[in-house]
Amino acid sequence: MTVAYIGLGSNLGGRRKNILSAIKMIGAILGTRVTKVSTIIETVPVGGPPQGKFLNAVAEIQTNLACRDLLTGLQSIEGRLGRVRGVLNGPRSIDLDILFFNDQTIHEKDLIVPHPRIKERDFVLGPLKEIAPVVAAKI
Ligand code: PH2
Ligand code: MG
Ligand code: MG
Repeated sequence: MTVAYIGLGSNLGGRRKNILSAIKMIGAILGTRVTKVSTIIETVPVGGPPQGKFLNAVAEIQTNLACRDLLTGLQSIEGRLGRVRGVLNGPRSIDLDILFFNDQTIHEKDLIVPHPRIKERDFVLGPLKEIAPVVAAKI
């Protein structure tokens, strides 16, 4: 069993609904349980083109999936919530990022864990500190 942390972000459509639906859908992935959810905060966009404010949150989950299978599950949830891949760091209905997967380090083209940009992103660090201060201190 793995404890993992997922970063959630939305700045398109019903932002709060998108985040809450994603959390429900993550809990419905076979072999995965949501154990903690941070406060949902509004944040100014970092990088990318001019775009609307985000809602961000972090969830703690327990899963029996391999990290790659979790990524596939999260990408399928993103698709079901209307995510369309466009401009880099551009507006999105939902973004689901694996921040930590136990203490594993993974360096693959499309899967880098721990997430490489946590340190410079207060919209991730803040909610992570709230639910897992010990994990956030590892950054
Ligand atoms: N996600 C990004 C880029 N910039 N800014 C905020 N405030 N929140 C995000 O979730 C976010 C961002 C790329 O994933
Ligand atoms: Mg992201
Ligand atoms: Mg992403």
